Amino acid sequence: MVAPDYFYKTMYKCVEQAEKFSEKTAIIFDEKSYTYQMLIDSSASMAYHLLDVRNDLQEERVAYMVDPGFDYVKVQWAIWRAGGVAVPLCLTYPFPSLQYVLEDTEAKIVVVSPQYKSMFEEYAVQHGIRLIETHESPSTIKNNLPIVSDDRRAMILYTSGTTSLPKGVVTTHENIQTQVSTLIEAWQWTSADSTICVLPLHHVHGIINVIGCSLYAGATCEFMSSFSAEVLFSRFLSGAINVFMAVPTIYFKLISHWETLNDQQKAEAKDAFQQFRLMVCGSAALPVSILEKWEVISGHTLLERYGMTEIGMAISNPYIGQRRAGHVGIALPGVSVRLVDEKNQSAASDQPGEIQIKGKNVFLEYWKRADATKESFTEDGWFKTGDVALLDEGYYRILGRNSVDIIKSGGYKISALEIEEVLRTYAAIADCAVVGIDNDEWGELVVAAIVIKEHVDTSELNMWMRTQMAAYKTPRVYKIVDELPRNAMGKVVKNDVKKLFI
Ligand code: MCA
Ligand code: AMP
Repeated sequence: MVAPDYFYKTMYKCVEQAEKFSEKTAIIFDEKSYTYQMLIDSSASMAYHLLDVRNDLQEERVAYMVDPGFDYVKVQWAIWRAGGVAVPLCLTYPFPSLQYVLEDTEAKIVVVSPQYKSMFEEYAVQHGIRLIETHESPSTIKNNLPIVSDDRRAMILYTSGTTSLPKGVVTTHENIQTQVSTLIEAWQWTSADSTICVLPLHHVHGIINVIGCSLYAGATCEFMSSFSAEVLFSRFLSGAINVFMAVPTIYFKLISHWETLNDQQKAEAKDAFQQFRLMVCGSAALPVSILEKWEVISGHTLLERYGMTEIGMAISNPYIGQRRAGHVGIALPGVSVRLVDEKNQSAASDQPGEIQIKGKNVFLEYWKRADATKESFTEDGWFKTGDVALLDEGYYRILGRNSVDIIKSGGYKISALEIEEVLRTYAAIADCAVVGIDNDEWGELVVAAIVIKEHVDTSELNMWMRTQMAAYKTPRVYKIVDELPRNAMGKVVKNDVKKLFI
Protein backbone atom coordinates (compact mmCIF):
# COMPACT_ATOMS: atom_id res chain seq x y z
CA MET A 1 0.00 0.00 0.00
CA VAL A 2 1.30 3.42 -0.88
CA ALA A 3 1.41 5.77 2.09
CA PRO A 4 -0.42 9.06 1.59
CA ASP A 5 1.71 12.05 0.70
CA TYR A 6 1.48 13.65 4.09
CA PHE A 7 3.09 10.60 5.64
CA TYR A 8 6.36 11.70 4.15
CA LYS A 9 5.78 15.37 4.51
CA THR A 10 4.53 15.95 8.03
CA MET A 11 6.16 18.49 10.29
CA TYR A 12 9.33 18.00 12.27
CA LYS A 13 8.72 14.62 13.92
CA CYS A 14 9.34 15.55 17.55
CA VAL A 15 5.97 14.19 18.69
CA GLU A 16 6.19 10.93 16.73
CA GLN A 17 9.59 10.34 18.30
CA ALA A 18 8.29 11.23 21.77
CA GLU A 19 5.59 8.56 21.45
CA LYS A 20 8.34 5.94 21.37
CA PHE A 21 9.60 7.03 24.78
CA SER A 22 6.31 8.02 26.44
CA GLU A 23 7.06 6.95 30.02
CA LYS A 24 10.70 8.05 30.02
CA THR A 25 11.84 11.29 31.63
CA ALA A 26 12.13 13.95 28.95
CA ILE A 27 12.81 17.03 31.06
CA ILE A 28 14.11 17.83 34.50
CA PHE A 29 13.67 21.33 35.82
CA ASP A 30 13.56 22.74 39.31
CA GLU A 31 13.92 19.23 40.77
CA LYS A 32 10.79 18.05 38.93
CA SER A 33 10.75 15.38 36.22
CA TYR A 34 8.43 15.40 33.22
CA THR A 35 7.83 12.41 30.95
CA TYR A 36 7.55 12.45 27.19
CA GLN A 37 3.83 11.65 27.57
CA MET A 38 3.37 14.80 29.65
CA LEU A 39 5.06 16.76 26.91
CA ILE A 40 2.82 15.19 24.24
CA ASP A 41 -0.36 15.86 26.22
CA SER A 42 0.44 19.37 27.39
CA SER A 43 1.67 20.51 24.00
CA ALA A 44 -1.55 19.19 22.40
CA SER A 45 -3.59 20.99 24.99
CA MET A 46 -1.71 24.25 24.43
CA ALA A 47 -1.99 23.76 20.64
CA TYR A 48 -5.81 23.62 20.93
CA HIS A 49 -5.70 26.73 23.06
CA LEU A 50 -3.62 28.55 20.45
CA LEU A 51 -5.98 27.40 17.71
CA ASP A 52 -9.07 28.55 19.61
CA VAL A 53 -11.79 28.33 16.92
CA ARG A 54 -9.41 27.71 14.02
CA ASN A 55 -8.19 24.41 12.54
CA ASP A 56 -4.72 25.56 11.56
CA LEU A 57 -2.68 28.64 12.46
CA GLN A 58 -1.50 28.66 8.84
CA GLU A 59 2.00 29.91 9.67
CA GLU A 60 0.82 32.70 11.93
CA ARG A 61 3.79 33.83 14.01
CA VAL A 62 3.55 33.07 17.72
CA ALA A 63 6.12 34.84 19.86
CA TYR A 64 6.94 33.38 23.26
CA MET A 65 8.90 34.60 26.22
CA VAL A 66 9.09 31.51 28.36
CA ASP A 67 11.72 30.47 30.88
CA PRO A 68 13.87 27.43 30.09
CA GLY A 69 12.19 24.21 31.23
CA PHE A 70 9.13 22.06 30.52
CA ASP A 71 6.91 25.03 29.63
CA TYR A 72 9.35 26.26 27.02
CA VAL A 73 9.27 22.97 25.09
CA LYS A 74 5.53 22.59 25.62
CA VAL A 75 4.91 25.97 23.99
CA GLN A 76 7.40 25.36 21.18
CA TRP A 77 5.80 22.03 20.27
CA ALA A 78 2.29 23.48 20.66
CA ILE A 79 3.03 26.21 18.13
CA TRP A 80 4.32 23.65 15.65
CA ARG A 81 1.42 21.28 16.26
CA ALA A 82 -1.07 24.11 15.70
CA GLY A 83 0.60 25.03 12.38
CA GLY A 84 2.21 28.24 13.66
CA VAL A 85 5.69 29.69 13.36
CA ALA A 86 7.65 29.70 16.63
CA VAL A 87 9.36 33.00 17.50
CA PRO A 88 11.32 32.61 20.76
CA LEU A 89 12.07 35.91 22.48
CA CYS A 90 15.29 36.66 24.33
CA LEU A 91 14.58 36.76 28.07
CA THR A 92 16.98 39.63 28.67
CA TYR A 93 15.82 41.97 25.91
CA PRO A 94 14.53 45.34 27.05
CA PHE A 95 11.12 46.19 25.60
CA PRO A 96 12.30 48.15 22.51
CA SER A 97 14.13 45.04 21.25
CA LEU A 98 11.10 42.82 21.93
CA GLN A 99 8.86 45.32 20.20
CA TYR A 100 11.09 45.20 17.13
CA VAL A 101 10.63 41.42 16.89
CA LEU A 102 6.87 41.62 17.48
CA GLU A 103 6.46 44.28 14.81
CA ASP A 104 8.73 42.58 12.31
CA THR A 105 7.02 39.19 12.67
CA GLU A 106 3.54 40.77 13.05
CA ALA A 107 2.91 38.22 15.80
CA LYS A 108 -0.70 38.32 16.92
CA ILE A 109 -0.25 35.77 19.71
CA VAL A 110 2.33 36.08 22.48
CA VAL A 111 2.79 33.34 25.09
CA VAL A 112 4.55 34.26 28.35
CA SER A 113 5.68 32.80 31.64
CA PRO A 114 3.56 34.60 34.27
CA GLN A 115 6.39 36.90 35.41
CA TYR A 116 6.68 38.47 31.94
CA LYS A 117 2.97 39.19 31.51
CA SER A 118 3.04 42.75 32.80
CA MET A 119 5.69 43.72 30.22
CA PHE A 120 3.31 42.98 27.38
CA GLU A 121 -0.15 43.80 28.75
CA GLU A 122 -0.51 47.38 27.58
CA TYR A 123 1.18 46.72 24.25
CA ALA A 124 -1.05 43.68 23.65
CA VAL A 125 -4.22 45.69 24.20
CA GLN A 126 -3.01 48.51 21.93
CA HIS A 127 -2.01 46.15 19.13
CA GLY A 128 -4.76 43.54 19.29
CA ILE A 129 -2.39 40.81 20.45
CA ARG A 130 -3.73 37.74 22.24
CA LEU A 131 -1.58 37.37 25.37
CA ILE A 132 -1.53 33.85 26.80
CA GLU A 133 0.12 32.60 29.97
CA THR A 134 1.91 29.25 29.91
CA HIS A 135 -0.41 27.64 32.45
CA GLU A 136 -3.62 28.39 30.50
CA SER A 137 -5.29 25.46 28.76
CA PRO A 138 -8.55 24.99 26.88
CA SER A 139 -11.75 23.82 28.44
CA THR A 140 -12.67 21.55 25.52
CA ILE A 141 -10.29 19.40 23.51
CA LYS A 142 -10.92 18.94 19.82
CA ASN A 143 -9.94 15.71 18.11
CA ASN A 144 -7.58 16.70 15.38
CA LEU A 145 -4.59 18.92 15.12
CA PRO A 146 -3.70 20.05 11.61
CA ILE A 147 -1.42 18.06 9.33
CA VAL A 148 1.49 20.39 8.77
CA SER A 149 3.68 19.62 5.77
CA ASP A 150 7.43 19.78 6.22
CA ASP A 151 7.95 22.54 3.67
CA ARG A 152 6.04 24.96 5.87
CA ARG A 153 7.73 27.65 7.96
CA ALA A 154 8.42 26.50 11.52
CA MET A 155 10.64 29.03 13.27
CA ILE A 156 12.06 32.55 13.05
CA LEU A 157 15.27 33.35 14.95
CA TYR A 158 16.74 36.83 14.90
CA THR A 159 20.36 37.22 13.94
CA SER A 160 22.56 40.28 13.87
CA GLY A 161 24.56 40.73 10.73
CA THR A 162 25.95 43.25 8.35
CA THR A 163 22.79 45.34 8.51
CA SER A 164 21.96 47.61 11.43
CA LEU A 165 18.70 45.79 12.21
CA PRO A 166 18.61 42.08 13.10
CA LYS A 167 17.11 39.83 10.45
CA GLY A 168 14.63 37.01 11.03
CA VAL A 169 16.01 33.68 9.85
CA VAL A 170 13.14 31.45 8.73
CA THR A 171 13.57 27.69 8.94
CA THR A 172 11.05 25.11 7.77
CA HIS A 173 10.09 21.87 9.50
CA GLU A 174 12.28 20.07 6.99
CA ASN A 175 15.26 22.28 7.87
CA ILE A 176 14.83 21.55 11.57
CA GLN A 177 14.31 17.85 10.94
CA THR A 178 17.52 17.74 8.90
CA GLN A 179 19.57 19.78 11.36
CA VAL A 180 18.55 17.57 14.28
CA SER A 181 18.83 14.18 12.48
CA THR A 182 22.26 15.06 11.13
CA LEU A 183 23.64 15.74 14.61
CA ILE A 184 21.99 12.69 16.13
CA GLU A 185 23.77 10.54 13.58
CA ALA A 186 27.10 12.36 13.72
CA TRP A 187 27.36 12.58 17.51
CA GLN A 188 25.60 9.27 18.21
CA TRP A 189 22.82 10.55 20.46
CA THR A 190 20.71 7.79 22.06
CA SER A 191 17.87 7.55 24.56
CA ALA A 192 20.43 6.60 27.21
CA ASP A 193 21.89 10.12 27.13
CA SER A 194 21.33 12.90 29.63
CA THR A 195 22.28 16.49 28.99
CA ILE A 196 21.93 19.84 30.70
CA CYS A 197 20.92 23.00 28.88
CA VAL A 198 22.54 26.20 30.12
CA LEU A 199 22.27 28.13 26.85
CA PRO A 200 19.79 30.87 25.95
CA LEU A 201 16.80 29.56 24.06
CA HIS A 202 16.49 32.12 21.28
CA HIS A 203 19.43 30.67 19.34
CA VAL A 204 20.21 27.52 17.39
CA HIS A 205 22.86 26.20 19.79
CA GLY A 206 20.37 25.73 22.65
CA ILE A 207 17.27 25.08 20.53
CA ILE A 208 18.61 22.57 17.99
CA ASN A 209 21.84 21.09 19.35
CA VAL A 210 20.77 20.67 22.96
CA ILE A 211 16.96 20.50 23.25
CA GLY A 212 16.21 19.37 19.70
CA CYS A 213 18.70 16.53 19.64
CA SER A 214 18.19 15.28 23.18
CA LEU A 215 14.40 15.15 22.95
CA TYR A 216 14.38 13.64 19.46
CA ALA A 217 16.71 10.89 20.66
CA GLY A 218 14.52 10.11 23.67
CA ALA A 219 17.24 11.30 26.06
CA THR A 220 16.76 13.43 29.17
CA CYS A 221 17.30 17.17 29.08
CA GLU A 222 17.79 19.01 32.34
CA PHE A 223 17.43 22.80 32.37
CA MET A 224 19.18 25.48 34.37
CA SER A 225 17.35 28.79 34.57
CA SER A 226 20.58 30.69 33.98
CA PHE A 227 24.24 29.89 33.76
CA SER A 228 26.29 29.52 36.95
CA ALA A 229 29.64 27.72 36.87
CA GLU A 230 29.27 26.68 40.50
CA VAL A 231 25.79 25.18 40.13
CA LEU A 232 26.77 23.52 36.87
CA PHE A 233 29.78 21.87 38.48
CA SER A 234 27.55 20.49 41.21
CA ARG A 235 25.27 19.02 38.53
CA PHE A 236 28.31 17.46 36.83
CA LEU A 237 29.31 15.91 40.18
CA SER A 238 25.87 14.29 40.49
CA GLY A 239 26.95 11.83 37.80
CA ALA A 240 23.59 12.16 36.04
CA ILE A 241 24.83 13.96 32.94
CA ASN A 242 26.84 12.45 30.11
CA VAL A 243 26.57 14.95 27.23
CA PHE A 244 27.39 18.65 27.47
CA MET A 245 27.44 21.47 24.93
CA ALA A 246 28.51 25.05 25.41
CA VAL A 247 30.31 28.07 23.97
CA PRO A 248 34.03 28.78 24.65
CA THR A 249 33.18 31.49 27.23
CA ILE A 250 31.33 28.91 29.32
CA TYR A 251 34.32 26.54 29.25
CA PHE A 252 36.51 29.52 30.21
CA LYS A 253 34.25 30.20 33.19
CA LEU A 254 34.17 26.51 34.16
CA ILE A 255 37.98 26.41 34.09
CA SER A 256 38.13 29.54 36.29
CA HIS A 257 35.76 27.91 38.74
CA TRP A 258 37.73 24.63 38.72
CA GLU A 259 40.85 26.62 39.64
CA THR A 260 39.14 27.66 42.90
CA LEU A 261 38.52 24.03 43.98
CA ASN A 262 40.73 22.18 46.44
CA ASP A 263 42.61 19.00 45.45
CA GLN A 264 39.92 16.65 46.70
CA GLN A 265 37.18 18.52 44.85
CA LYS A 266 39.29 18.48 41.69
CA ALA A 267 39.73 14.72 41.99
CA GLU A 268 35.96 14.28 42.50
CA ALA A 269 35.30 16.39 39.43
CA LYS A 270 37.70 14.30 37.37
CA ASP A 271 35.90 11.13 38.46
CA ALA A 272 32.54 12.64 37.52
CA PHE A 273 33.82 13.60 34.07
CA GLN A 274 34.58 9.94 33.37
CA GLN A 275 30.80 9.38 33.10
CA PHE A 276 30.60 11.73 30.12
CA ARG A 277 30.63 10.41 26.59
CA LEU A 278 30.70 13.76 24.77
CA MET A 279 31.57 17.42 25.36
CA VAL A 280 31.04 19.83 22.48
CA CYS A 281 32.13 23.42 21.97
CA GLY A 282 31.07 25.91 19.32
CA SER A 283 29.37 29.18 18.31
CA ALA A 284 32.76 30.92 18.35
CA ALA A 285 36.39 29.94 17.85
CA LEU A 286 37.59 27.62 20.61
CA PRO A 287 41.05 28.81 21.69
CA VAL A 288 43.54 25.94 21.77
CA SER A 289 44.48 26.97 25.32
CA ILE A 290 40.91 26.31 26.51
CA LEU A 291 40.77 22.96 24.71
CA GLU A 292 44.07 21.91 26.31
CA LYS A 293 43.18 23.05 29.83
CA TRP A 294 39.80 21.34 29.65
CA GLU A 295 41.51 18.14 28.52
CA VAL A 296 43.67 18.19 31.65
CA ILE A 297 40.69 18.95 33.90
CA SER A 298 38.17 16.53 32.45
CA GLY A 299 40.11 14.01 30.41
CA HIS A 300 37.91 14.95 27.41
CA THR A 301 38.98 16.45 24.10
CA LEU A 302 36.31 18.97 23.30
CA LEU A 303 34.59 18.31 19.99
CA GLU A 304 34.61 21.65 18.15
CA ARG A 305 32.06 22.24 15.41
CA TYR A 306 30.99 25.14 13.18
CA GLY A 307 27.48 26.38 12.55
CA MET A 308 25.29 29.37 11.92
CA THR A 309 21.69 30.38 12.55
CA GLU A 310 20.99 30.12 8.82
CA ILE A 311 22.36 26.58 8.43
CA GLY A 312 22.38 24.84 11.80
CA MET A 313 25.58 22.84 12.07
CA ALA A 314 27.66 22.33 8.93
CA ILE A 315 31.17 21.22 9.89
CA SER A 316 32.26 19.12 12.82
CA ASN A 317 35.24 17.31 14.25
CA PRO A 318 34.50 13.59 14.28
CA TYR A 319 32.84 11.81 17.18
CA ILE A 320 35.19 8.91 16.61
CA GLY A 321 38.56 9.82 15.19
CA GLN A 322 40.93 12.72 15.61
CA ARG A 323 39.55 15.98 17.05
CA ARG A 324 42.08 18.50 15.88
CA ALA A 325 42.72 21.59 18.03
CA GLY A 326 42.15 24.88 16.20
CA HIS A 327 40.09 23.13 13.52
CA VAL A 328 36.33 22.68 13.11
CA GLY A 329 36.55 19.35 11.29
CA ILE A 330 34.84 18.06 8.17
CA ALA A 331 31.45 18.51 6.48
CA LEU A 332 28.58 16.85 8.37
CA PRO A 333 26.61 14.13 6.55
CA GLY A 334 24.26 15.63 3.97
CA VAL A 335 25.89 19.07 4.10
CA SER A 336 27.86 20.30 1.07
CA VAL A 337 30.68 22.69 1.88
CA ARG A 338 32.93 24.59 -0.51
CA LEU A 339 35.50 27.39 -0.25
CA VAL A 340 35.45 30.14 -2.87
CA ASP A 341 37.68 33.09 -3.70
CA GLU A 342 36.59 36.70 -4.22
CA LYS A 343 35.45 35.87 -7.77
CA ASN A 344 33.24 33.09 -6.40
CA GLN A 345 35.52 30.47 -7.97
CA SER A 346 36.65 27.41 -6.02
CA ALA A 347 39.62 28.44 -3.89
CA ALA A 348 42.93 26.75 -4.71
CA SER A 349 43.48 23.79 -2.37
CA ASP A 350 46.07 25.59 -0.21
CA GLN A 351 44.25 28.94 -0.23
CA PRO A 352 41.62 30.38 2.12
CA GLY A 353 38.14 31.06 0.83
CA GLU A 354 34.63 31.97 1.95
CA ILE A 355 32.66 29.00 3.30
CA GLN A 356 29.57 28.33 1.22
CA ILE A 357 26.94 25.77 2.16
CA LYS A 358 24.24 23.76 0.41
CA GLY A 359 21.84 21.18 1.83
CA LYS A 360 18.43 20.63 3.37
CA ASN A 361 19.81 22.17 6.55
CA VAL A 362 19.95 25.63 4.90
CA PHE A 363 17.23 28.12 5.89
CA LEU A 364 14.38 29.21 3.64
CA GLU A 365 14.66 33.00 3.73
CA TYR A 366 15.21 36.14 5.77
CA TRP A 367 11.76 37.11 6.94
CA LYS A 368 10.25 39.77 4.67
CA ARG A 369 13.69 40.61 3.24
CA ALA A 370 13.68 39.15 -0.24
CA ASP A 371 16.67 41.25 -1.31
CA ALA A 372 18.80 40.17 1.65
CA THR A 373 17.84 36.54 0.98
CA LYS A 374 18.79 36.84 -2.68
CA GLU A 375 22.09 38.52 -1.85
CA SER A 376 23.04 35.80 0.62
CA PHE A 377 22.91 33.04 -2.02
CA THR A 378 24.99 32.54 -5.15
CA GLU A 379 23.14 32.14 -8.43
CA ASP A 380 23.60 28.38 -8.18
CA GLY A 381 22.08 28.19 -4.72
CA TRP A 382 25.04 28.17 -2.31
CA PHE A 383 24.57 30.07 0.95
CA LYS A 384 27.37 32.58 1.51
CA THR A 385 28.36 32.39 5.18
CA GLY A 386 30.79 35.33 5.21
CA ASP A 387 33.24 33.16 7.18
CA VAL A 388 36.68 32.53 5.76
CA ALA A 389 38.40 29.16 6.17
CA LEU A 390 41.25 27.06 4.92
CA LEU A 391 41.18 23.34 4.23
CA ASP A 392 44.18 22.14 6.19
CA GLU A 393 45.03 18.48 5.59
CA GLY A 394 41.37 17.56 5.25
CA TYR A 395 40.06 19.59 8.21
CA TYR A 396 38.57 23.08 7.96
CA ARG A 397 40.22 25.83 9.95
CA ILE A 398 38.26 29.07 10.42
CA LEU A 399 40.42 32.11 9.78
CA GLY A 400 37.90 34.86 10.41
CA ARG A 401 34.99 36.69 8.85
CA ASN A 402 34.84 38.90 5.82
CA SER A 403 33.08 41.65 7.79
CA VAL A 404 34.72 43.53 10.64
CA ASP A 405 31.26 44.71 11.71
CA ILE A 406 30.26 41.30 13.02
CA ILE A 407 31.46 40.65 16.55
CA LYS A 408 31.29 37.35 18.45
CA SER A 409 31.16 37.88 22.19
CA GLY A 410 30.24 35.16 24.68
CA GLY A 411 29.08 33.10 21.68
CA TYR A 412 26.56 35.77 20.65
CA LYS A 413 26.76 37.30 17.20
CA ILE A 414 26.58 41.05 17.57
CA SER A 415 26.37 43.73 14.88
CA ALA A 416 28.63 46.74 15.39
CA LEU A 417 26.31 48.68 13.08
CA GLU A 418 23.28 47.98 15.27
CA ILE A 419 25.09 49.31 18.34
CA GLU A 420 26.40 52.37 16.49
CA GLU A 421 22.90 53.19 15.27
CA VAL A 422 21.62 53.24 18.85
CA LEU A 423 24.64 55.17 20.20
CA ARG A 424 24.07 57.88 17.59
CA THR A 425 20.60 58.52 19.00
CA TYR A 426 22.19 59.54 22.34
CA ALA A 427 21.99 63.33 22.30
CA ALA A 428 25.55 64.05 23.47
CA ILE A 429 27.22 61.74 20.94
CA ALA A 430 28.34 63.21 17.62
CA ASP A 431 29.83 60.07 16.12
CA CYS A 432 30.98 56.61 17.11
CA ALA A 433 32.62 53.39 15.96
CA VAL A 434 32.06 50.01 17.59
CA VAL A 435 34.54 47.13 17.29
CA GLY A 436 35.30 43.80 18.93
CA ILE A 437 38.70 43.41 20.57
CA ASP A 438 40.31 40.08 21.45
CA ASN A 439 39.49 38.87 24.92
CA ASP A 440 40.36 35.58 26.63
CA GLU A 441 37.03 35.22 28.40
CA TRP A 442 34.51 36.59 25.89
CA GLY A 443 36.31 35.83 22.62
CA GLU A 444 35.78 39.41 21.60
CA LEU A 445 34.80 42.30 23.83
CA VAL A 446 32.47 44.98 22.47
CA VAL A 447 34.03 48.45 22.78
CA ALA A 448 33.07 51.86 21.40
CA ALA A 449 35.05 54.93 20.41
CA ILE A 450 32.83 58.00 20.72
CA VAL A 451 33.14 61.59 19.59
CA ILE A 452 31.08 63.81 21.86
CA LYS A 453 29.21 67.09 21.41
CA GLU A 454 29.00 67.77 25.13
CA HIS A 455 30.07 66.05 28.35
CA VAL A 456 29.20 62.35 28.53
CA ASP A 457 29.15 60.37 31.76
CA THR A 458 30.01 56.90 30.41
CA SER A 459 28.35 55.05 33.30
CA GLU A 460 25.11 56.90 32.58
CA LEU A 461 25.55 56.10 28.90
CA ASN A 462 26.08 52.46 29.80
CA MET A 463 22.87 52.38 31.88
CA TRP A 464 20.93 53.99 29.05
CA MET A 465 22.29 51.52 26.49
CA ARG A 466 20.99 48.67 28.62
CA THR A 467 17.48 50.09 28.31
CA GLN A 468 17.86 49.99 24.54
CA MET A 469 19.39 46.58 23.88
CA ALA A 470 20.27 43.29 25.60
CA ALA A 471 23.16 43.73 28.07
CA TYR A 472 25.30 41.22 26.17
CA LYS A 473 25.32 43.57 23.17
CA THR A 474 26.29 46.74 25.01
CA PRO A 475 29.88 48.09 24.88
CA ARG A 476 32.08 47.21 27.84
CA VAL A 477 34.50 50.10 27.30
CA TYR A 478 33.83 53.60 25.96
CA LYS A 479 36.73 55.69 24.77
CA ILE A 480 36.17 59.38 24.12
CA VAL A 481 38.22 60.52 21.12
CA ASP A 482 38.52 63.80 19.23
CA GLU A 483 37.96 62.12 15.91
CA LEU A 484 37.60 58.64 14.49
CA PRO A 485 40.43 57.20 12.37
CA ARG A 486 39.39 57.50 8.72
CA ASN A 487 40.95 56.63 5.37
CA ALA A 488 41.41 58.99 2.41
CA MET A 489 37.81 58.33 1.35
CA GLY A 490 36.60 59.44 4.79
CA LYS A 491 35.56 55.92 5.80
CA VAL A 492 36.18 54.85 9.39
CA VAL A 493 39.03 52.31 9.53
CA LYS A 494 37.81 49.75 12.05
CA ASN A 495 41.20 48.06 12.43
CA ASP A 496 42.63 51.42 13.51
CA VAL A 497 39.73 51.89 15.91
CA LYS A 498 40.73 48.57 17.53
CA LYS A 499 44.25 49.94 18.07
CA LEU A 500 42.79 52.73 20.22
CA PHE A 501 41.93 50.08 22.80
CA ILE A 502 45.27 48.32 23.01
C1 MCA B 1 27.47 39.35 29.71
N1 MCA B 1 28.41 40.11 30.31
C2 MCA B 1 29.36 40.42 29.44
C3 MCA B 1 28.96 39.81 28.23
N2 MCA B 1 27.79 39.16 28.43
N3 MCA B 1 30.49 41.11 29.54
C4 MCA B 1 31.26 41.24 28.45
N4 MCA B 1 30.93 40.72 27.27
C5 MCA B 1 29.80 39.99 27.12
N5 MCA B 1 29.49 39.44 25.94
C6 MCA B 1 28.43 40.55 31.69
C7 MCA B 1 27.05 41.02 32.09
O1 MCA B 1 26.77 42.31 31.65
C8 MCA B 1 27.17 40.94 33.57
O2 MCA B 1 27.88 42.01 34.07
C9 MCA B 1 28.00 39.70 33.77
O3 MCA B 1 28.71 39.49 32.55
C10 MCA B 1 27.11 38.51 34.00
O4 MCA B 1 26.07 38.56 33.03
P1 MCA B 1 25.22 37.33 32.67
O5 MCA B 1 24.29 37.62 31.56
O6 MCA B 1 24.71 36.73 33.93
O7 MCA B 1 26.39 36.52 32.08
P2 MCA B 1 26.55 35.04 32.11
O8 MCA B 1 25.30 34.35 32.47
O9 MCA B 1 27.80 34.71 32.85
O10 MCA B 1 26.69 34.85 30.52
C11 MCA B 1 27.75 34.32 29.98
C12 MCA B 1 27.26 33.26 28.99
C13 MCA B 1 26.29 33.91 28.00
C14 MCA B 1 26.56 32.13 29.72
C15 MCA B 1 28.50 32.76 28.29
O11 MCA B 1 26.97 34.93 27.32
C16 MCA B 1 25.72 32.90 27.04
O12 MCA B 1 24.77 32.20 27.38
N6 MCA B 1 26.27 32.78 25.85
C17 MCA B 1 25.84 31.80 24.85
C18 MCA B 1 25.22 32.46 23.70
C19 MCA B 1 24.75 31.45 22.67
O13 MCA B 1 24.06 30.48 22.96
N7 MCA B 1 25.15 31.66 21.45
C20 MCA B 1 24.81 30.77 20.39
C21 MCA B 1 24.49 31.61 19.20
P3 MCA B 1 27.14 43.24 34.74
O14 MCA B 1 26.59 42.68 36.00
O15 MCA B 1 28.21 44.24 34.90
O16 MCA B 1 26.09 43.62 33.78
S1 MCA B 1 25.40 31.03 17.85
C22 MCA B 1 24.52 29.79 17.24
O17 MCA B 1 23.46 29.41 17.72
C23 MCA B 1 25.24 29.11 16.10
C24 MCA B 1 24.30 28.38 15.23
C25 MCA B 1 26.30 28.17 16.62
O18 MCA B 1 27.28 27.91 15.92
O19 MCA B 1 26.12 27.67 17.74
P1 AMP C 1 25.11 32.86 14.67
O1 AMP C 1 24.70 33.64 13.49
O2 AMP C 1 24.85 33.51 15.94
O3 AMP C 1 24.49 31.57 14.51
O4 AMP C 1 26.67 32.69 14.60
C1 AMP C 1 27.27 32.03 13.54
C2 AMP C 1 28.69 32.42 13.44
O5 AMP C 1 29.42 31.95 14.57
C3 AMP C 1 29.39 31.83 12.27
O6 AMP C 1 29.12 32.53 11.08
C4 AMP C 1 30.85 31.91 12.71
O7 AMP C 1 31.35 33.20 12.47
C5 AMP C 1 30.75 31.71 14.21
N1 AMP C 1 31.11 30.35 14.62
C6 AMP C 1 30.31 29.33 14.95
N2 AMP C 1 31.04 28.26 15.32
C7 AMP C 1 32.33 28.61 15.21
C8 AMP C 1 33.58 27.95 15.44
N3 AMP C 1 33.64 26.72 15.92
N4 AMP C 1 34.72 28.64 15.21
C9 AMP C 1 34.69 29.91 14.75
N5 AMP C 1 33.54 30.58 14.52
C10 AMP C 1 32.38 29.95 14.75
